[in-house]
Amino acid sequence: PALRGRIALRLEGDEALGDEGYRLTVDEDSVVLRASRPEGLFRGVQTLRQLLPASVEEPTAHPGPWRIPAGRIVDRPRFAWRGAMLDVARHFFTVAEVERYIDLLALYKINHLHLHLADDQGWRIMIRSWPNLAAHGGSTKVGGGPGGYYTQQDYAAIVAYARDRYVTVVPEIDMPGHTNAALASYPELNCNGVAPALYTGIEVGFSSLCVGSETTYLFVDDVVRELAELTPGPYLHLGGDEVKTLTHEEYVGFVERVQGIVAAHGKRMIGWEEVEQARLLPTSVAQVWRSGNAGAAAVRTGAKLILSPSARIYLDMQYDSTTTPGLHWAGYVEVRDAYDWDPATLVPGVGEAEILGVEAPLWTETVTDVHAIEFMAFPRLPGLAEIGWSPATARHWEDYRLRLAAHGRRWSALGVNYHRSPQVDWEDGERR
Ligand code: TNX
Repeated sequence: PALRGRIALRLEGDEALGDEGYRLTVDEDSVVLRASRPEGLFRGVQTLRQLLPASVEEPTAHPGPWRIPAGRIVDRPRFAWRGAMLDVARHFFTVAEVERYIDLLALYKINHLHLHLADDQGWRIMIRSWPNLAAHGGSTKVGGGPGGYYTQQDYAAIVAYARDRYVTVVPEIDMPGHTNAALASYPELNCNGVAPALYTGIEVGFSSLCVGSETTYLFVDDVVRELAELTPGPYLHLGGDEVKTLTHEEYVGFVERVQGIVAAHGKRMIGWEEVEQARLLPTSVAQVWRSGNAGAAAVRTGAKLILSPSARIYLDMQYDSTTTPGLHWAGYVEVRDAYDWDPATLVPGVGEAEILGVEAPLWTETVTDVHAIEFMAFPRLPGLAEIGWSPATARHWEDYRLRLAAHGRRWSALGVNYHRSPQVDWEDGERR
């Protein structure tokens, strides 16, 4: 009776809910949300938001009454890692733009934001011991023109904003390849001692740090130390993808040494799937991006996987041949392709227990502004969020496309630019 007419959020120990689970009870005159941890209450509030009419998301105040359906929900996630990656290297996005993306991630209970902070075309975070990385390496972008970088204060603001929404920021400095911006900033990182010009094209695989030089490892140690200090979470992503100029031995030696540097700074290494050629620690994580057997070798060393299969969930792929922007080297990825797959059957011989979770990367060679970010992420990203949260037995495309249809209104209310996929009968138009 004390709860009549109230919305109550209660922290109550309940082992069955884990860190992120919650119980929501809505009856005629009260709403009660219970969780073991504040994080669980936060996830439950996102469900409550989705039960309210779409107009609750509009920036202007509306009079009530606000009605939500009565019922009881007990909910917790299938996977601990539900991530989104944003490439701020090919094109740079401001702190405010990244924060807006974090808000949209949080609405769908995504709990990791992986920032791809350095690539051939740009270095986007100030490293105080190597300031020219940002000052020179961050000065341009794909297609040329001004780039940008985050000061450490800017970056700390992003991390704090995300943490307030129970989103962990995972920084990535890609190496030894994808490093032209660094090589252009410091001649001593190059085997021939000569800094190349800045690069504004979109080829991959041509650059590498000088893996035989001790200067390289002093550089990596400084970068990892400064990144670790800025990172509350346990993971640092060191890239490792698409290296075409090193021998197998050179590549493996580099990855193993970098893995040790990350561990020496108290963090765990994540790398793209190629790192499984090295001897991984059981605390390391490989991020699978192609199909086939990628990830199986990593699992044999005890490492866990993050699944980002490009043909399913690369948000930089075009929806079909008529939509822009985007690439299509992994195929066209329509809403159904992005939703209708199960992580536990992706890698032969790799089951649910070896999978940390799923992540949707958004590479930005062709994605130049926030409208384009939103168009590529919506509606595919909410599908990834559901794959990461809900059991496979609770997911069916025919049911999902009806539930998704109602979100068009919500995105319009939020001002989100989304792809009106022909696979969904959007309910957008009238309000409430
Ligand atoms: C491959 S996926 C890359 C990126 C590109 C992307 C474009 C991966 C680990 N590397 O460097 O941006 O394709 O789709």
